[in-house]
Amino acid sequence: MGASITLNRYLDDWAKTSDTRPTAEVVRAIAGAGKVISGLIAQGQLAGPLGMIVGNNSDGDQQKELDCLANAQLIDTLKASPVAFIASEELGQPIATGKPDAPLCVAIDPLDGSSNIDTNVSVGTIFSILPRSEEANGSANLHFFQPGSKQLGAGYIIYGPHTALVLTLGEGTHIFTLDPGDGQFKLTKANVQVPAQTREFAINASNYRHWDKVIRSYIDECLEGTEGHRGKDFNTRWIASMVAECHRILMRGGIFLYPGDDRLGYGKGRLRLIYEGNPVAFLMEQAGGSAITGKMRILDVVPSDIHQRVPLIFGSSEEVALLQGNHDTKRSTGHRSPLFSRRGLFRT
Ligand code: AFP
Repeated sequence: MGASITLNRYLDDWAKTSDTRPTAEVVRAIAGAGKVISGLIAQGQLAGPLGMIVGNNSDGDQQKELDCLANAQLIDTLKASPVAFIASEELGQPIATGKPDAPLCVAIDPLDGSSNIDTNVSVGTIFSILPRSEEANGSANLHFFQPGSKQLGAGYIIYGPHTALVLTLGEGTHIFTLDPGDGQFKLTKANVQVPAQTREFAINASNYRHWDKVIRSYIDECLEGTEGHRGKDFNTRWIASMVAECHRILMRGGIFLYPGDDRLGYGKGRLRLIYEGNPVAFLMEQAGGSAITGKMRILDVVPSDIHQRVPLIFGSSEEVALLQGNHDTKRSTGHRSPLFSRRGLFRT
């Protein structure tokens, strides 16, 4: 492949004005932290028990050793950046960096998919860059209670067979691959475009009996394949690492669903709006895809809690639009696909 431009060169070319340079600086800082985290993950068990449970975060989710190491690495580097407040999945409340007048606020999921660490499955760091909110009046939380449409930048670093940083600054979604040879992130795919149609869906089917009728009917019709209403066969994937699902969808299309369900605590699904749903939605829309709650566009949701969950459906625009339409009309077929209708497999 011809010489790819580096992330640093891309950011130099993009940040031509004083109001864009802070965002570029934050992206550089996160990329630097990502290289350190990538190096740790690449060592596997040689780096120690990275998947060991060391506690619980404020929301009761189990914290692994690597969750904490990644969080510390990112917090340190962001404190040295033009950032006033940092929100993290691993911290109960946002923290002040000691620079109250800095122009940016950053929300992070330091390590999404951490339950997969010991199984050598791709995991990732997710980030969302917001302008400070002039209405916040010093309240850290209020800076983060802006809709995702206000984001200045967003992305993730996926730690997989190779490490890649996927970034949007509002001018398309681009992929930068980490070159182990010189430690530089290099542009390997500019202006990613998600195919508008797909035959591949990602959902945790073990929750079937907990979904609402619209979701169940949508999945039933996918499973009925050519014999059913859709008239085409579907494939399914579920990696249980959203960053990995997102990357697959950016590369070849698909639809990801983590809807709300009737389990205790899962009424709004599992994924968090501010540091998971919003950055992924920004990336998807910049790549021609879509992201909805089922009822509305993710980027229009106004947060009211740092760790609030959101039903999350994203991917190929025509497939997401079809599901949005089903929600709008509360379309449900009322019948069960053969796979789910047999007693004992899933409650009918
Ligand atoms: P962990 O970070 O606890 O592994 O959770 C990962 C995740 O938030 C997201 O990346 C997956 O898509 C989703 O959870 C998987 O959830 P289920 O385990 O309920 O399928």
